[in-house]
Amino acid sequence: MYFQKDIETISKNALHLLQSERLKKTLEAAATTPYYGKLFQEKKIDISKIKTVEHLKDLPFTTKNDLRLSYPDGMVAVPRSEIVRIHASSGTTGKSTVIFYTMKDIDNWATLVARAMYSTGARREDVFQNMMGYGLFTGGLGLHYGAEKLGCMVIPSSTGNSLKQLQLMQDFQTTLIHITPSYALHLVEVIKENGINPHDLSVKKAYFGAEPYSESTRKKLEEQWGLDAYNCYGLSEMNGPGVAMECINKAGMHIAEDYYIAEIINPETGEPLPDGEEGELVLTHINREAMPIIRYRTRDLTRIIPEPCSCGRTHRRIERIKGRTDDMLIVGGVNVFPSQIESVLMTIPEVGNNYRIVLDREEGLDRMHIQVELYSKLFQGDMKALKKLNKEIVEKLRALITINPRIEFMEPGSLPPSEGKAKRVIDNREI
Ligand code: DLL
Repeated sequence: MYFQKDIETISKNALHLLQSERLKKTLEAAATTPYYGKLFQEKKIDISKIKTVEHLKDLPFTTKNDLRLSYPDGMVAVPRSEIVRIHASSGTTGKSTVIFYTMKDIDNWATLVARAMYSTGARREDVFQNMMGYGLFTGGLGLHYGAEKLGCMVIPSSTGNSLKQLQLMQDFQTTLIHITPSYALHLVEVIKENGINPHDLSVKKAYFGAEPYSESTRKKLEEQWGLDAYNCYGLSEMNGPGVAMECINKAGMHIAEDYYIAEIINPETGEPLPDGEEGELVLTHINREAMPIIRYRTRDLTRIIPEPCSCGRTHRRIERIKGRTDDMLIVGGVNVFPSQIESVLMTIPEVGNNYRIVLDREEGLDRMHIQVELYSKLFQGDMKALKKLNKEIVEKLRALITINPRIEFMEPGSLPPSEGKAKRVIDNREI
């Protein structure tokens, strides 16, 4: 049984007290790190004055860029010998955002995942096939440890290799899967193509996360697979999956409020917004040893659902993520910023000034296609030179963003000129 009744049904006052206590400890730990130590000094922040959750708004935000600037370990609060694992945000290389964990952090994370899985009805009898990437990405190992803690039999099958995934599902009678919604759309087609009715499989539940998707995609996937799907949210900076997860009611995701303080802010002004109003989610991790992160701007748009949930858990819920306040794209589960693509294109002398990133979904799989204007001299060049150039661009992009885009060369002036803010991304994927 993984129901932590005392914590999960905690009263508002007791939670406030717990969060305030943990916030104080977190700030003390943060002050010992090079990044926050310097920041608090420069901004003349006296952390002894931050006594309760309400004072949090007096502290500055932390952004992904701050994490990059403090690479590799400017935000680490424990000696290196205490660190047992790192993860990193997907899709970026070099100065990406790296997250550190102590043994206790890993154990706490597993507990919060086990508890969230239990709230969806998962039990130790379940066979859990984890089709999220294992590695630096948090999706695989994050739920893996939680599922083991709950006592499930875990199949760490990771992503891809669809026929093998199907075979594992059949041979081991998988009951529960963890998968990105886009891969689930593809895999269900592969299953049907192999003459199998997905409803005849033993899979009864799924956790979908790591990328945005709509309620209608959930319904469609539930019907096609014949299962109940639960939304699972998280981000590497805050451990990974499990920050917020739907319970059996499938009506918004309970934030693990003993681990995180959630705020919703106006993304333009940074001002906190009341429960119920839509804005950007800001999270403070208040139960982590290795890497305290304060007021992290997730860039994810959502709102807090003020009404209590009939499951009895008192931790507040957030609605499905509506979008982002920045231009980060999630392509096949990999986070990509258009600026990363631009940085590659602009190092290639033959490439002109205009380009466009087009995203489509074919047979459930995300495809990226980049239209690139070339300088006129080269456009008349021979096919061999163009092919070589195409290969060079694809290889450079793959090295940086781990995605294999298709490149289409265009005549100079053929892409619509930008009027004001350039529209560089055409997203045709229906989510
Ligand atoms: O995607 C962690 C994760 C793994 C969550 C598996 C759920 C399941 P990152 O690679 O750091 O971490 O990407 C985090 O992905 O800020 C959101 O924009 C997006 N995202 C994650 N879960 C959801 C979701 C993992 N359920 C970024 N709905 C976040 C919408 C999501 N977007």
